[in-house]
Amino acid sequence: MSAKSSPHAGRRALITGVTGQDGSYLSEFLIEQGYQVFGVVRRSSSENFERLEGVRERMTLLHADLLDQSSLNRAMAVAQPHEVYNLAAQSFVPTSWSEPVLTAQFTAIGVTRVLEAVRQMAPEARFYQASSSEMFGKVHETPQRESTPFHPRSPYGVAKAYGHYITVNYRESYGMHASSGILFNHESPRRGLEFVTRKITHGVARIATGHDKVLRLGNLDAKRDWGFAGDYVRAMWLMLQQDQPDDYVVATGETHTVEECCDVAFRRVGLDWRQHVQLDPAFVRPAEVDLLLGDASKAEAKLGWKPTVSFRQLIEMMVDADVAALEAKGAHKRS
Ligand code: NAP
Ligand code: F7E
Repeated sequence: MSAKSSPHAGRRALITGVTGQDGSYLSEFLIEQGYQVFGVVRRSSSENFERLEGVRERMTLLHADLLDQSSLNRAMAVAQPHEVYNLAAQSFVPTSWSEPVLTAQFTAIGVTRVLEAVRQMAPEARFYQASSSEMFGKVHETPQRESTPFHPRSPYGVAKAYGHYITVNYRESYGMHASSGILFNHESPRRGLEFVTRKITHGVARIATGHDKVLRLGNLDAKRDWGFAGDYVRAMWLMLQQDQPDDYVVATGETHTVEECCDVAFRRVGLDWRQHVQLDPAFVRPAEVDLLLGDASKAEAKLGWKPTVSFRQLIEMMVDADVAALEAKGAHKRS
């Protein structure tokens, strides 16, 4: 279907955090659906639009910062969106210990600023908040579902719990169509290099192409429910197509250790992870989230959402992309 003949043609969506992993997949998805997409970017001394390659020319970028209320109000007034996706955050858990106040400003209070901008400038807009399985932290039950109590283990998890509850509160206080997706870890070849899956797949590619010999990691026993980011942005959109706003867990229902991730990734290039991985206490966290495993049965029943990419397919896709990128770089250098 061409974007023009789509039932969503003429609808406007505003995305904060558009330069991030999820922002790039969501903009591609919404543009394909026929939406006019407005991406919020913050000022930076050099552009970082790599993930938007291919869609950059088909969307409108607006400058605003989650730390600055007036800039958000202006962006909302210009875009007049039907749907707002709040994906911007300081999203790296270890940084939340070294920069706890900044993390709270972006990841917690920033949500209130975006909600206020919506309430004041585009009150009919539907709102999506990027909540996180990190809110479950030291888990009270397994698998984790919408009703599982929160017990966050990092300043990031605490900030996300605030963002989650302020979203619920604006729904209840002002009748806003505000939904919260409690998303478990989701990855892709566009994942930031510091997150463990990408650190592993990029490290494997560097070792396989002779750039490195060793990969230093922290806790190999941590278990995560890892899915593919391309699947997860579809769930965000589905939440905003429902008559009623609500909260949904989005997960695969499978959990794997960091060690298993190493095993799959190194095997993909014919290597044994034991020969290359070294444990480094610098990557061990002050408080760990040992086990995450999500129950997405509500999302499946109400949204008709299901993941399409398995853990093995995901990690192999990421290794292949990292190897191909390094080989292309090498070929470019030689030519
Ligand atoms: P990401 O790649 O780290 O992207 C974060 C985005 O937020 C970037 O575009 C960043 O812009 C922007 N940002 C940060 N601070 C900002 C500020 N003060 N003002 C405006 N923009 C700001 O994150 P992601 O993996 O795509 O995740 C998207 C959202 O989902 C985040 O809120 C994250 O916490 C949440 N989440 C992620 C996962 C996951 O597994 N990926 C799971 C659950 C929830 P710059 O490019 O300028 O830095
Ligand atoms: O760590 C362990 C680490 O940094 C996963 C964010 O998107 O998902 C993400 O948060 C696990 C942890 O993601 C290294 O201790 C071992 O147990 O990839 P990660 P995260 O902390 O789970 C949630 C849902 C979000 O919302 C967040 O925004 O891997 N681990 N060794 C390591 N982790 C890293 N980063 N680096 C290591 O060397």
